[in-house]
Parts: sequence; structure tokens; C-alpha cells
Amino acid sequence: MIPIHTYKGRRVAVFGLGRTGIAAAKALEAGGAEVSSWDDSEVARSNAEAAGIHLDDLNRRDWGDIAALVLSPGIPLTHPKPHRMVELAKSVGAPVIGDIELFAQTIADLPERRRPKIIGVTGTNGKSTTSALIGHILRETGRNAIVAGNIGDAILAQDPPRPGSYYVLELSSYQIDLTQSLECDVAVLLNISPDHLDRHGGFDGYFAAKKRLFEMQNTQGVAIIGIDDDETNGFYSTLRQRRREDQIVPISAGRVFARGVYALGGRVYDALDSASHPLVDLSKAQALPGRHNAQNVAAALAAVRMLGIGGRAAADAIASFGGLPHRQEIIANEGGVRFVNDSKATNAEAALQAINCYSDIFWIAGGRAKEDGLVALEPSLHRIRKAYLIGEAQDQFADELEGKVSWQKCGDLAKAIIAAREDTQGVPGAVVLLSPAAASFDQFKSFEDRGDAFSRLVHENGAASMAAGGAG
Ligand code: UMA
Repeated sequence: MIPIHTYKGRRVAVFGLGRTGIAAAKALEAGGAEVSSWDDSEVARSNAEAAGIHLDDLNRRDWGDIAALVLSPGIPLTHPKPHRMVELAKSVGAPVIGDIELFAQTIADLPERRRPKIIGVTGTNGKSTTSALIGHILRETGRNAIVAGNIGDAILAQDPPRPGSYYVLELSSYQIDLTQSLECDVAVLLNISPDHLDRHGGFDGYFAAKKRLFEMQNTQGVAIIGIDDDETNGFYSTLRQRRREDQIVPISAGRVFARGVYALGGRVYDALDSASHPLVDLSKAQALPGRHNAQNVAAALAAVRMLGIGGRAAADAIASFGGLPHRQEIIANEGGVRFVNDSKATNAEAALQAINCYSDIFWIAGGRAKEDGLVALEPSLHRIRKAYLIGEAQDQFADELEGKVSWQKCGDLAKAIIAAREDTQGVPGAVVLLSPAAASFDQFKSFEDRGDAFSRLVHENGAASMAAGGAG
């Protein structure tokens, strides 16, 4: 845990008692603050109590002594409308902040020589993989690196900063909205496409949140910008006018840059080092298939290069990266039919990236649909042999696929797996791909929960099918 001393002797309201809130309440208490914690959900409250959190109903108490409200990222700050707690905090002039801000303040309070390096990674897709990859390279090259934020456990549940250590923070737009003073040594923007629009009042609000990561950097901070979409390319041009040449690095999967890191023809080049020799042969990085991962590799290489780690050591570390659960994770190979868990793909853009990595796809999709539905998938629908639709989105997805891809409404994951297994019997090379292009919350707690269920059901159903004498 990282104790937070900023509010020592003062009272802080912590609202939302999931991963963020529980860790924040404990960290604040460890640093000497008085903490009042609450959550709208009774289940969350009793879980928090079991975890040693003292509850204090923030709906009923007087807010006069509250110095700050620590809000969890999943709770509306501004849109669709501010949560009641945000209004209460504003009414007494208490700042509304997140756990990343508490972390940032704690780092800023350290003497400069004891400050760890901070790498912040944002974008719509690929944040987790890029963050994990940067962490992996740092560790493989002998550094102490912690990867946290929108990936895994909350930042304040991590080990306290040590001189010479590195924190790699995957940052969602929600988390950046609640952060005011995070000075990343290296900040990465991978890409942007519409997502979470309801929480930001539209695309501009969403993009503005991502850009703030760079606005918070100090004059020494380095920006790594993916330039493969129009919006981020435009942002790169703007930033170039404001920063020294050595403080901004473009990255791309497909475009060559004199001063950038880019992927081309299955290889990644670091033009900051030598543009004539590829640094990484992507065919050796088994856990990183597809063009989107080429961009993630370029971003990770650029980030570590700007931290002084380059060349062969970084390239070797990339080859040994094992990948992340729920992101194109091969969980079974039955007679040449692969079952791939890509539950993390909660929007069509993310699903497209996985779909582009395979042909002969038996695709399990659905859940709670995002605003743009399946529009982004249009160019790659020919790769899909059949779609097995689940969850709230199944009717909408069936309408969108009508006349383009054969589909079957299955309702839930278990039925979808059974149907896909039947259809792929005797089709070596087929891929049963769970890449839902929708959020999980209609039927699961989280995308991790959905991915775990997929993995369990594939193995259970596979065993049952073998026992029944099926091809399995
Ligand atoms: N709650 C209320 N009232 C509300 C809404 C929520 O009381 O109106 C309570 C819920 O009852 C629950 C708590 O708030 O107890 C949940 O807070 P949360 O949604 O912020 O969840 P955490 O467990 O704190 O997880 C968060 C991130 N979740 C979100 O941003 C939605 C996790 O990212 C992150 O790993 C974790 O903090 C640790 O930093 C997950 C995520 O889905 C991976 N992120 C989104 C994404 O990637 O698309 C942004």
C-alpha cells in the first residue's frame, strides 16, 4: 500500500467502494486522515466493511468538515450528470479527486532524487498491453517496475515508491478526469476512437480528457503519440509546435518517420537509433499478433527508449512477453480449432483488431452495445463465418449483420460455445473467438468475469463433448 499523508489530520470522503475506493480509504487512513467511506450498493458496502473499511453514510452526514472527495472512476463526475456526491462536495468547496491524483500529490511531495519515474499510457485501445509491455521490458532489463491504474489492482494498493523505481500507469479517461497534477516523465497516447461518450458529453469531451495527460506534464516531460488516426495525428502536430524535438516521438504501424518508432512489414524500426536495421521481428513476438499490437510494440519501444533503454535489450524483452489474459488469449486448441478469449474487446474497434488477426472466425459477440454498434467492423466482416450472439445486444447485432454474415441468437455464453463447437467440428484452422464488441455488464460483473466464464465453459463443454464421444 502507498500511504497518503496529504490529508493527515483532516477528513476525506471516499465514495465508491470497489477496487479504487477500498485501496484509497486504506491508504488515506494509513497516512493519518480521518476517512468517511460510502457506496450506493449495499453489497459493496458490506464487502468493504469485511475488508476493514469504516462506513459513514455520506448522504446523511454534514459535509462541513470534508477536505476532499475521492471518487471512484466508474462514478459520473460530469456526464450524463454529476453524481449527488459530486454536488455535495461542490457545495462545501471540497475538491473532487481520484486515486491517481492522491498518488501524484504523494510523488510531488518526495525530494526530487527519491521520485520514481512515471509513465502514463492512454488511448482507446491497446493501453493495457502497452502498459504491461513497458513494465515487462523494464523488469527484464533489471528495473523495479509496477504496472497499475486501469489495469489490475488500484495504484494505491501497490508498493510505496522507491528511488530508481518505475510506475507504469494505464489511465482511462475517467481516471484522467479526476487527476489534476500528474507529471508523467513519459506520456503515451496510442489512438482514439469513440468510447465512453456518455461519460464525457461526446467525442470532444472524451478526447479532451486524454489530452489533459499531456497538459499536466512539466517542461521535461516526453510525449509519445500514435499518429495513425486523424485526431491523434492532429494532436501530434499541435504538440510539436509546443515541445522541443527531443520531447515528442511519433509512433505508427504503417508510416515511416525520420524521428519516430514505427512498424512496417512485420518489423519495428526505431529511427531514433537506426532506421536501416529493424529492431524487432514481430513474428518472434508470439503473444503480440496483428497490426494493433505492432503499434503497441512501437509505443513501448519509444517509451523505454526515452527512459534510456534501447536497442537489443528492449527488443529481446519484447520477444519474451507472455501477453495478457482476456486479450486474444488462446485458451484451448482442440484438433486445430483454437478458442480465443478476447473478452477485453468491449467495443467494435477493439474487436476489429482481433478479427483482423484470423480468418475462418466463428465469432461470439454481444453484451451491452456501445453507441456505434458494429459499424467499425464492416471492412472485416468477410473473415467471420458465423456470429453467435448473446446478451442485450443480440437483436441489435443481428439486425446489423443481416445479409452480411450468418448469425444465430444464443442468449448466453454457454449456448454460444455449444453452438460454435458443433459448427467447428472437422474445421481445422477455425477460430472460436469471443471478442464481444460490447460491454459485459448486462450478464457479468466485468470483462474479466466474462473472460473467465468463457474459459471455464470452453473447458467444461469440451470435456463433456469428449465424454459423449464428440470430436471435441
Ligand atoms: N458506485 C456507486 N454509485 C454509482 C456508481 C458506482 O456507488 O453511481 C460504486 C459501485 O457500487 C462500486 C464502485 O462504485 O462499488 C465501483 O467503482 P468503479 O466502477 O470505479 O470500479 P473499481 O472497482 O474502483 O475499478 C476501477 C476501474 N473501473 C472503472 O473505471 C469502471 C477499473 O478499470 C480499474 O482497474 C480499477 O478502478 C483500479 O484502478 C476497469 C474498467 O473497466 C478495468 N475500466 C474502464 C475500461 O477500461 O473501459 C474505464
